[in-house]
Amino acid sequence: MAILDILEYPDPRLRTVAKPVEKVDDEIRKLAEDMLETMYEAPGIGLAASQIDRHIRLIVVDVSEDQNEPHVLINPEYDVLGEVVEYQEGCLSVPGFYEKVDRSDRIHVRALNKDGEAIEFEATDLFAICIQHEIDHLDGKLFVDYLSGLKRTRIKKKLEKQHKMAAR
Ligand code: QAP
Ligand code: CO
Repeated sequence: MAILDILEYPDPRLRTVAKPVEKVDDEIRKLAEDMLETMYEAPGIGLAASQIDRHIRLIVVDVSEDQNEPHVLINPEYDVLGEVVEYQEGCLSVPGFYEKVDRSDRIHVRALNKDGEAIEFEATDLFAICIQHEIDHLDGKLFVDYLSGLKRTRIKKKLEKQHKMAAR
């Protein structure tokens, strides 16, 4: 197991569109385990492979209270079922910033699990919101893209400044 480095906004690598996973093998399972460990250590509720500079369609999510319900979703897709709700989101790639974003509160998900089996299920509430947020990462999209240009610029400037300070 290993803790992986997380890319931070505005790193241009976060804009890469991820490619489908062709084969669910031990390498993918090991990567998923390392992503879960990285997410739990943060702590966070979701992480996409894009955030650790691996541009393949793999996400991990655990929105349970005790952080003991890991979900590994490979090549995930969803259809919107519910109504739009506003939720205050954060992101491990945008540390320290939380803003309201509109998402569907109910989705139908199709994916492969860590054994390469096709699964489908309905997700609601925070689970649904988190899956949508993580799939956005696979498409090179971040929650800050839904904010006003002013808010996004303010966040970008503050993080760039922090990155400069950390590199000194
Ligand atoms: C995505 O985000 C998400 O700023 C997952 O300093 C979040 O796990 C989807 C985190 C909320 C829906 C709602 C953020 C940890 C974790 C921070 C996360 C931070 C430390 C974010
Ligand atoms: Co995120």
